[in-house]
Amino acid sequence: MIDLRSDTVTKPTFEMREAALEAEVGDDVYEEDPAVNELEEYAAARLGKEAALFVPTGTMGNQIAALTHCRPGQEVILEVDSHIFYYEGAGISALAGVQPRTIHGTRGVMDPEAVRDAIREDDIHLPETGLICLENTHNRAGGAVVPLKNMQEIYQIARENEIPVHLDGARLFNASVASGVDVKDYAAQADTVQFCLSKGLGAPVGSIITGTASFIKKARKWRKRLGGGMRQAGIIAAPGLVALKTMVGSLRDDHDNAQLLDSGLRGVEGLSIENKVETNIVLVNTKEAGFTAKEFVGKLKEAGILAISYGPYTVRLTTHHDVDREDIEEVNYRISGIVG
Ligand code: TLP
Repeated sequence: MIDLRSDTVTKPTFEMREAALEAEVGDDVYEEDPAVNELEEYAAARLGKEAALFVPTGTMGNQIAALTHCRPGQEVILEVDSHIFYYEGAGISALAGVQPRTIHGTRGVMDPEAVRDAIREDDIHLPETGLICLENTHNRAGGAVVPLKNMQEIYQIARENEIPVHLDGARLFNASVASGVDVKDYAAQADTVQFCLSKGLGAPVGSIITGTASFIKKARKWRKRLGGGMRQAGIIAAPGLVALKTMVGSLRDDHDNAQLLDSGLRGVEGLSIENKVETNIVLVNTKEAGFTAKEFVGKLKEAGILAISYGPYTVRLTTHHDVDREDIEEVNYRISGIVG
């Protein structure tokens, strides 16, 4: 099976497994796990923030950010196809007690003026705007890179209105590798950033939240309340540190492989590519080929390829460290067989 369902499916490298074996550990609830502390310090410095917190998943990282920034009854501005709105089980409403205010972006990019217009006035009838969320790269927009300038403009508006900004940077390193913009420059356009170690960077588990030291102190308490205070977590933090230190460069290969998929599949009659492929995600439209997305995913499975359905006629293929150029050539070949 060639598994292109997600970049979450990567298995830890040998070096990561070795790091887990050799990790010096302690009880992280007492902040005494040397491997976790090292990862948090390194991650904060890498993003140019004061402090960081290691959390089990990107979802928990985003939820902790909403819980820490907001009070119940507030409103959160975010893009209609953002992961936080679309894929987190309405967590921000169920847990943080906030109401989402969605904005339709273009390829995941929100118009700064639409954000400005969505910020609530001071009026007894209205909720307060408690947070603005950004996502880079934007998953459902096909791994689209949100331009730094757009983030700067939104952050400026947020500051004028004293509203914090949280960046869901699950794939921020993909954005950085594709655009050449340093992750620190992206991170400077948000008060807090969540990024995943367990996607393209290949770690088995884990995400990081970064922000000011006082924010991370409060976030640490939310993590504990949610049951995310882990004990000898160095066992999973150590592979995360290896991922962060050694795997960023290989994202370039994932992007090149996505380009190869893009050009291969464009040659298959009946299929079209919905997104401008900038990073590691390819969205294939199956309508003209006479398949629904679910049917096509079934056909792919029969041909030994795993993918996921992303809409009635949209199938997502994601490249990652555990597939190479030959695998992608094989995928292009097998797909031409399905449709042709
Ligand atoms: N995304 C997963 C699925 O949930 C769709 C994937 O396979 O792409 N933010 C963004 C932008 C994400 O894409 C994801 C995961 C998360 C947050 C959540 O991360 P985890 O899976 O660690 O909770």
